[in-house]
Amino acid sequence: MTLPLTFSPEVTEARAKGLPLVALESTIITHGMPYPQNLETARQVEADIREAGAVPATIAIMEGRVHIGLTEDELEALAQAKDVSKLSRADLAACLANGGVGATTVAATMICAALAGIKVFATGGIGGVHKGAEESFDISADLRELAHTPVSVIAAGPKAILDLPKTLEVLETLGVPVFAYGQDAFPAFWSRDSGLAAPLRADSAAQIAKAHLMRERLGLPGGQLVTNPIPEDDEIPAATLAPLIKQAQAEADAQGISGKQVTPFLLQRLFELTDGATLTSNIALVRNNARLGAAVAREMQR
Ligand code: PSU
Ligand code: MN
Repeated sequence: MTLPLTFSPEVTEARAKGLPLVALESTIITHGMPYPQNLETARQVEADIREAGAVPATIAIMEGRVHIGLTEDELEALAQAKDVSKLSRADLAACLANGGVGATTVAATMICAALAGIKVFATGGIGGVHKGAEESFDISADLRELAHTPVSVIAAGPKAILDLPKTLEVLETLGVPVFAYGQDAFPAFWSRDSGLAAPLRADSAAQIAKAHLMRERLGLPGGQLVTNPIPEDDEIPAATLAPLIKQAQAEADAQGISGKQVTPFLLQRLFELTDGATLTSNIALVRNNARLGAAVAREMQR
């Protein structure tokens, strides 16, 4: 039984040469950012990874195949496509079986990266426990995936639209190592400090890679969450965002937004409410994570 994987020419060459690879997700392109910034960012993030000495592998589902690495044309088509499914663990296989087009979330990207033998994945922010989860039960499948699938995910923290203390609690329950990079505080996506302490701290890419490989040696399933604080110049203070997040969440509740639509709705509303400031920050933090991802991927190979 062969896996339905299609490697881009760049990734094929990287695999042949044994070069370090960094996986990238596609939901951030189709559901996380508006066009054309989504396309520009996707290209820029790939360039950042190359510049840092690794090879990017953007992952998406097309024509019933998992594409590991997208060509320039494929990236452009995806960035402009409408009605792309947002895929997680639950619906990945069905989309592949039906030959549909799908964007991979953190959870689905981890699954596909692991199938392709890629150990490092850089993104913006992971999903987590939503505010009001005690009523809605809305907890992202990203958390369970981190407990399951052996990929180190470099993110700027869970998106600040989430309930961060509950997100940390669930990650602890699931046995997921959560590192803050270069600081003690747990970062909160658009801001460097959530006011919570991170369970673990890493000060170098080598430390992150070694911890990942040690889990592998111990036979512990699952990956690691590495939270990399947004660069200072690009940060939006949590206090500035808090009332706007509250407003966006109230609108989502009033409009009955639920399930997969919640995260894209909140991100889009914050983009509008901040006159685009959240998008500028989002782009900066993804690029920052891509650079760290490349460094970790290089260390994994030492
Ligand atoms: N990071 C971003 N923007 C995004 C996402 C991550 O900067 O849009 C996406 C990821 O694909 C993540 C998803 O897996 O949001 C979480 O969705 P949900 O809360 O429905 O699980
Ligand atoms: Mn959800």
